[in-house]
Amino acid sequence: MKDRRDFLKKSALLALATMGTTLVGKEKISSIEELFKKAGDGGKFTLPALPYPYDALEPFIDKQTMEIHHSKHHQAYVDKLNAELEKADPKILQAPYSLENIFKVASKVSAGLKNNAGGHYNHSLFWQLLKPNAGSKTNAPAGKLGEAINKDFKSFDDFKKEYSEKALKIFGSGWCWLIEQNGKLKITTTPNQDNPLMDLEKEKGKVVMALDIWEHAYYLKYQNKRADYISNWWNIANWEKAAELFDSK
Ligand code: MN3
Repeated sequence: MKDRRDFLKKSALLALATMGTTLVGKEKISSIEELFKKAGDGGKFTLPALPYPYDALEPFIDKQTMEIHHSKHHQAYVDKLNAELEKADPKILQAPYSLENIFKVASKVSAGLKNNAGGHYNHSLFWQLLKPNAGSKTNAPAGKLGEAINKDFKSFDDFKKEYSEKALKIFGSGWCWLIEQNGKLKITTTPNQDNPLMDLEKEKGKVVMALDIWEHAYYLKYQNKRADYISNWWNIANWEKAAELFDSK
């Protein structure tokens, strides 16, 4: 009986997570690309709603971690980004602001502006690249993205091994990415809240998958065991969303 209830709950969460639209402030943002191109409400950026409840990723990421990560950490990036924009140098960055325009001059703006703009974008993307797992043991990319991974990494298992190793090796806080660079998929990492869209990155490209490797993303449940966080994350990586990003221009 309990199993049946769990199954129904998980199915409902999965349906909710795949509806595809995320509320950003009062506006409906249907894609991360749209968020990237648009300034927030009245020139201010706002915290996007999660596309699933805080406990939807259990048991892989716990409810408390998700709640603090989204409502405290991500909110702080948004608030500080708005505060930084008020003192931005108009010779370098002009309104109306967008994350896209900020990343184009990331090497020229203040560290605070760069870090908080990166924090806002990276987390907005990360929430969409996670999804509840209703008990499926196989969670793998399909379609063109699946084929490209097999071509560029030999197999999905080889890709997983390389991605996990690179994520594990990040020194301190940062992000592990799957990007498309000149028609080829590549695994890269960045420190802090940098990302492959910033002008200062050596490894630039279109983001397909992202994993937050800050301790705040896993410490409550996994403590210092980053490897366990990474191996559990494969269960909830949203390959449908990744395929959508890969197929986008
Ligand atoms: Mn984070």
